[in-house]
Amino acid sequence: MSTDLTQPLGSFVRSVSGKAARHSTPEEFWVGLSGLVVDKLANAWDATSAAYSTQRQTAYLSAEFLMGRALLNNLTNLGMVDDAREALSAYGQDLTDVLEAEHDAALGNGGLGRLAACFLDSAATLNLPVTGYGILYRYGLFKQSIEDGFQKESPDPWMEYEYPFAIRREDEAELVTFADMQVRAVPYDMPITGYGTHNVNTLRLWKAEPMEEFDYDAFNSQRFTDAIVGRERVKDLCRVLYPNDTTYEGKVLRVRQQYFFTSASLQNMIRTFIAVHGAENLKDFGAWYAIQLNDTHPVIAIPELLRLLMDDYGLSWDDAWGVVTHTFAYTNHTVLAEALEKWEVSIFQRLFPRIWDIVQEIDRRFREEMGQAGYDGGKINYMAPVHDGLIHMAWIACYAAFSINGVASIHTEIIKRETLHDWYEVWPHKFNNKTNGVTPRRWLNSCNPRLAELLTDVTGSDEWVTKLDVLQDFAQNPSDDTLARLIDIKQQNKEDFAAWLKRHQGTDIPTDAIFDVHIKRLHEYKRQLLNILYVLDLYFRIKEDPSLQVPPRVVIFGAKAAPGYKRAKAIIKFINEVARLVDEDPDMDGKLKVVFIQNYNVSPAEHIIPAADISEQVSTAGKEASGTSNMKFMMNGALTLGTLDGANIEICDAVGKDNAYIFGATVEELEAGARDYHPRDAYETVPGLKRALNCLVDGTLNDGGTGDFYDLFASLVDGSTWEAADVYYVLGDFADYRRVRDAMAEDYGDRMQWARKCWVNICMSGRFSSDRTIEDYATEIWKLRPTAI
Ligand code: 26Q
Repeated sequence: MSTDLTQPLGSFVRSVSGKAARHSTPEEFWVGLSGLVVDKLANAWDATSAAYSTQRQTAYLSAEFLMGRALLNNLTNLGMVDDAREALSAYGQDLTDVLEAEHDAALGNGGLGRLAACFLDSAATLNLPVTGYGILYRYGLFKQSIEDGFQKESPDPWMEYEYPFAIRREDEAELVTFADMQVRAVPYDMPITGYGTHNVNTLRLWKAEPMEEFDYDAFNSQRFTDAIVGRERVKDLCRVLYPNDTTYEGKVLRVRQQYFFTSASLQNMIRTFIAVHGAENLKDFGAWYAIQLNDTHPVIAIPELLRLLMDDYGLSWDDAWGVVTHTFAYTNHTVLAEALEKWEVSIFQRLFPRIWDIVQEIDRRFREEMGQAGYDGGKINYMAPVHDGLIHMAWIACYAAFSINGVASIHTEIIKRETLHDWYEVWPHKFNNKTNGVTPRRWLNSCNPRLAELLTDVTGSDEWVTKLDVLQDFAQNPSDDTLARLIDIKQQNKEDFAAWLKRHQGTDIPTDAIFDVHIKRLHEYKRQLLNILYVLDLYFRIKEDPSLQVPPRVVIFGAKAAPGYKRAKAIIKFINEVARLVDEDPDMDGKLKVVFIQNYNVSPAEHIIPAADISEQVSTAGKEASGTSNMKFMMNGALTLGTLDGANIEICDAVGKDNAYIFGATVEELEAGARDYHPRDAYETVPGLKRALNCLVDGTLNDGGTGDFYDLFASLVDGSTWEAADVYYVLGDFADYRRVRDAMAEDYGDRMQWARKCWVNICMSGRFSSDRTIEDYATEIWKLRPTAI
């Protein structure tokens, strides 16, 4: 059923541009069409919110939501894609260009933020009453450009021009009080449409604004500038997303942000609760709300809910604590100790003294309870929420939450055994695993329309879009025709990607090559170094024998480094210098090419992943909690080259070991061999390693006089007085990595056999749909029922 959208689109666009639609730009069409989409979903959105308000529901609290683009997703969910394309063409506009005019909402760093976005998509699709709560950052994750091989950061003012998908809700503003300022929290709601349903869920992002429009007294006195400065200080609160995805930073502004959005969200929930159930029933809050804490970033919500219930609504400590322990669930996303948040006591004392009181009381009761249970003093002190002048957010979460989960099977086992071992011993029943997932709507159906069509043809319907599991019945014995089509689709996707890359950064890549892709945040544990050292080694092997017949390869990197993470930035420079070396050498023509994609983000990922043959998932075993790009690649028929880490293990388990390429030391092996690992021996003896590593220090590659390459070399080979050498076991795993990656390239030559492996990966990816993950959260943790409107 098609609807003619030409007239309404024209009027939305004219109201934006103030021009005849035929004179308006693609950007103006983007705003206009987005406005039209909001118009179309408004009634259903209203109805969904009303229906949820009387149900048990979940609040997903997260400092990050990495949403990416919204327009295509919403057009698809509303069944408006074809109508939109036609209406646009009536004005001489191309849908693709209009879609490309949208800025990514990059309100997140990486995996954790994108996971939150996939979860919202699945919750809406499953008609589950789940609302996301976060911060409306004015600047998302920094924009990255590469200049002379170095990363350069610039601001990303993603909604400065106009953003029709965030609706200001003036009437639902809340007040957040700090010791030194009061802030108005104004919610901006984003509609979350589901696929194949009318339900429209909500992502509520808070913006910080000054209390009064004008502090007239101050403005009219000598303190004019002070008044302006005060207003700006308030707005500073949600000005920028912290671009760190691992190391914890004890920045005061960061904890202010956390308190700001969690306090506003809780007040908002309580307000809705009272309107429906009455203030006298607040003791039952936990029967109506589950609050999922996305890592420790929103954990300050725990003392804040206690404060609100006791100070504003008169509950006793025991009743308020009863509510808290029935409401909060905590998800851990890391095994790296340096990422666990702990705040200096003095910060809490200064910013929110009442929260500090409450945290002390939590601490006192914890110590008392543990003492009564017979635990010894040393252990109690170590586990206590407050010790050594620090407030340990993860320990508060473990104490107060009724559920603690990891994000992949091995990760959950590691946190039980190590990171949170003591807490596991006290409360084993709280611990559970929820392996991550990704939404097949964005990561298959819309980013890879050709493959989507093939799946629909083979299975006879598009049921797979919401029930990805159905594909598993088709995994075995695909027809030759199916495999031939799969090969052809990958080829066309490569050509599309090559054209995209040319448009975006002017780089040419051959398309008759293996596309070997490594995209994720830059971190030592993710071992982009292992990959680039292999590339260097391959370069020398070809140099040694220019007649060497190797399968042509394009090695693709995309990664942002935290701006303060010096070594990560050095690795980016290293990759770019290798790319230059390879580029400038005619012997590499038709054999090897290295490209670094600038400003890697959600939208670039949607172009790269459908074109990939090989998915690099090479973290040091035990370090990557789950990984989620591994799942996106699998869904798009790329084969995993990975370690037994995070969700790689479950992917390998799902597809069978013949359909994944696994290498490297296991967690157990690393634990057993940690003491007598000597990277310098590996440097001396492992074939190819020395030659590749020497490039860092013998003048082959130029670090622009920064000394960064020398530091990289030293960190890998010899270490320093304050740091052991090669803590991420790059050199230790090199030989096995080289063996398996070489074999993989050989195997690629048998195209039908390779395609069969890809097909199994696609068909077995149902376990890694975020629909499965969210169903598990909903039934096992949140106890939610679907509510279709
Ligand atoms: C903390 C304190 C101060 C400043 C920043 C931070 C901070 C911000 C973001 C700490 C961590 C993050 C993000 C972590 C993250 O993305 N973790 C990833 O989560 C994914 C989803 O579960 C997993 O798949 C990845 O394995 C994990 O690395």
